[in-house]
Amino acid sequence: MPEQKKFYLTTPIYYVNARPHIGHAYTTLTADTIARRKRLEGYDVRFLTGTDEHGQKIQRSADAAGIAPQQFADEVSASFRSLWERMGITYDDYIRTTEPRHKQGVQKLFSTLKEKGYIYLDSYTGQYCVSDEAFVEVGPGEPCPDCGRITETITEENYYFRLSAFQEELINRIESDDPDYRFEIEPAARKNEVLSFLRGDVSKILREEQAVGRESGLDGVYPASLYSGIFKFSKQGNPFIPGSLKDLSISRTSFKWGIPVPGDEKHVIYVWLDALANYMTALGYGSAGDSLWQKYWPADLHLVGKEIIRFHCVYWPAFLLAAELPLPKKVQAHGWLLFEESKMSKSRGNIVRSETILDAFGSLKPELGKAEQDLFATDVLRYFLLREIPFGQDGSFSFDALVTRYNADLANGYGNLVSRTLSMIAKNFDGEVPAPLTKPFFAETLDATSASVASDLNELVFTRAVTSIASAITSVDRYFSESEPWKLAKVDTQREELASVLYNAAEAIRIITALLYPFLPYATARVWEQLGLGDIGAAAKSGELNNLVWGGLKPGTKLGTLAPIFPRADKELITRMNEAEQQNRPAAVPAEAKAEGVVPTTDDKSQAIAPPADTVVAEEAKQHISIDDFIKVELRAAVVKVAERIPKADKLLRLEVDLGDEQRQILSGIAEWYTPEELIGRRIIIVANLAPRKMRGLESHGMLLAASEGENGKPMLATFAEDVTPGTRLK
Ligand code: ME8
Repeated sequence: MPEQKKFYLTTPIYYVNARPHIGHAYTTLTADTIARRKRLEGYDVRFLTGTDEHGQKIQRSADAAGIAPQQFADEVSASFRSLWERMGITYDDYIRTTEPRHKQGVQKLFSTLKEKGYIYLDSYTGQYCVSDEAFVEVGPGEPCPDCGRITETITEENYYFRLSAFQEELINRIESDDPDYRFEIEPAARKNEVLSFLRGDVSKILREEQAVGRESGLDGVYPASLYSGIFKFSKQGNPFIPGSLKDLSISRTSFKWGIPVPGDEKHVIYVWLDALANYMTALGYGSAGDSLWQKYWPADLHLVGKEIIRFHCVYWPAFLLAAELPLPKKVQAHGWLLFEESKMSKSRGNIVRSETILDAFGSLKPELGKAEQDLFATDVLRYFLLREIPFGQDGSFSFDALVTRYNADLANGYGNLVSRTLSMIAKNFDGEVPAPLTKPFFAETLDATSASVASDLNELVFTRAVTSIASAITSVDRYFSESEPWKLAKVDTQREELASVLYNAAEAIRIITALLYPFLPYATARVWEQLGLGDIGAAAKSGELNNLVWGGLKPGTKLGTLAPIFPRADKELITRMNEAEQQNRPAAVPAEAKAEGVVPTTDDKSQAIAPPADTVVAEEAKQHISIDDFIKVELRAAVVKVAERIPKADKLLRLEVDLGDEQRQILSGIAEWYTPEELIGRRIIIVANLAPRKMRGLESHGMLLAASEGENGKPMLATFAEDVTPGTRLK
């Protein structure tokens, strides 16, 4: 027997500082679809997911929730895992970075990198973005260029990784076409992003040189020799600036929640080195039994969201090269799910939870138990995400679009075709698949569909795969309608023709169902049973769902019990889902929160540093608060007496406000929208009993209230229509 080809596939391991939302489900469902498809193509698939549990962000979230980080991580990790169970995700392993097997492996990787001379100790002062868990190159007090949150100045003696040593090799591998050497990044836009990062700002130098060239009359003549000394050239002949890739700090001493550096335990290992290693430690790298590691490494596909591409395409392959280990074959980035026009993320408060969709669509099938309802609804969500959003691009999510797509493609399309075909076989042929006389025109078309779906799925072009299946459904449906089998059924002499129409439709359904299986595993299993073909899981294993050839459905096959698969959803479901999510939304975000970096102001890279109200544990309680809770917040009317800009802080204004019996200093992140002059004399509302905070060396004693519409909208100050006395309490 030829050796079975293996396919090792991973999702990112998700941070445990927030509960899962459909952004996480998007990656996991996509990976599950790929895993199912690869299995039915005969691959020995290993599918890994899990949770990322160390680092300052998690420690802070746990502190804010008032529980130990391990307990915090246990709870949230369990919530991810149980959601994947509800959704029927077919992962083979679930790695948690707090597990001993992982810690051992990470320490082994660290020691290996050190032994090989790629790690050294040095001291460094820089700006650290806690949310991205990364040092960033900005000045003190400036926001993170990636996510816009305020960075922290950190001076530490750190271990460094000689990332700079891998610049040229990484460029060569990413640019290469040689399947044995290349490190593949998809889509092209992300590959280019990584390459420009690795090459340094080549175009800037070219522009400068061109300007010099123009002045000196050399315009347009730039031989490579002109740039020697500035540029080097990759194997493919592309210029890069040597030295522009800097070494990477890979340990921290200012907090404890991480894996200790072997032999120097006051340091913990950088959370991204820790996290990325999960792809190896889950296979037993660094543990006694490493047969899985021997069998499955290197990974065939790391599936990630586009915001973590640099970690996966620069740091990760560099660590592996340094450790002299094979690189993953491919990193595939997908786009973001947007909701209300910005990236869905917990910190923005614009998330949609998978549970809302499971509950709503599950309710369309009251005859099922909860577990099956969940699986049915998961099919709907998965189908929608992969059909609607071109893979690799950002895509908007809305309940409206979800219901519309469900009704059009599943209830009226696939489901309706199945039900009208099978019920006519039941009625006219005693529930047995009749024998055909003729082969329909679409038999060949379906062969072509099977081939194109196979190649689309191989290239991860899900939308095209699903669209071509949907158009096959439309053709078969049209054939059915135009053949008018209900009329043929009334005439005895046309029984053979009737048999042909029904056979042809049923056989087409078999092929279509096999193609849809990775997208709709629950529903296609029901159709398969109704066709009288038994267990679709067994068919997937035996290869029956692959290499589909017309005629596979045997005449005489006894149909299973018929029942509607996709009941129509009405608009009320949209309202229900919207309401369920509204109840989960946090209140409006105060302008200070933005300025202080609690809430992202530009493209969000990950979850925010969780303040108390942004923690998972607080989340449940947050839905309803008691009057006693409200009373704790001291809201007061105040009048702005002084307002001025703060040097070198573009976003902050310093205000002095009159509270009747005292004058207070408050710092507020509204400088982009308000000039100091227009604020003086304004009556505003402040939270008067907020613990003082230092920003830019100044203390802020309170917070003003404002409402911003949409992402980056102007924070409109809460104010009074009447002349309220300064200091008056709001209740
Ligand atoms: O980044 N749209 O974890 P994380 C699409 N622990 N996908 C989304 C999404 C959205 N709105 N929101 C989240 C981390 N995702 C690290 C990873 S890997 C070694 C360490 C998905 O919890 C997407 O896959 O912030 C994204 O990359 C991932 O969740 C980020 O999850």
